[in-house]
Amino acid sequence: MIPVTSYVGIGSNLGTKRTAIASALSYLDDRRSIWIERVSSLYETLPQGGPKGQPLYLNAAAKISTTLTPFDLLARCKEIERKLGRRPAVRWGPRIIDLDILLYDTLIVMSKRLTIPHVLLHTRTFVLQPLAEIAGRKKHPVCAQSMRSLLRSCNRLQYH
Ligand code: PH2
Ligand code: MG
Ligand code: MG
Repeated sequence: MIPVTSYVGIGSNLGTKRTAIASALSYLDDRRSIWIERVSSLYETLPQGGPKGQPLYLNAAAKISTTLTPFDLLARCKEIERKLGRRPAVRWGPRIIDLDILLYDTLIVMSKRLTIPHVLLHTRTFVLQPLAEIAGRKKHPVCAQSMRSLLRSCNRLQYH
């Protein structure tokens, strides 16, 4: 398969967050089926949703090239989360590492297991901020607005 461009959102709010993000990136970059092309800055963000009193998050986004299908990429992300010690827990609760597929080429996927673009992408500043940094002009395949403009609307609407 010819490599396609995909964007992965990364978050951590437990343990040594910076190290977990660095390890996740190096696991992702296996150079057989996934190549990291670009990584955003790290953003310290307030937790959105989930139980009260969670630690702050570190969030980032990575641009990758991949020969994996969306479902194989999802499986790979889950495998890396597990390898770094993440175990199933409450929804939106604190986590060592979270890897979410944000975009996969211009593809739209709506299935039980996977939604691409990420279902909350356009409502979350902690996702849009790093994404706009590395893919500001990239258009959302469903609403056809750029990441930069989605971030502006998100800030205006104060979803966060
Ligand atoms: N992830 C969530 C829920 N809330 N808040 C921030 N700031 N950053 C996240 O990555 C995050 C969140 C579910 O994945
Ligand atoms: Mg997430
Ligand atoms: Mg996730």
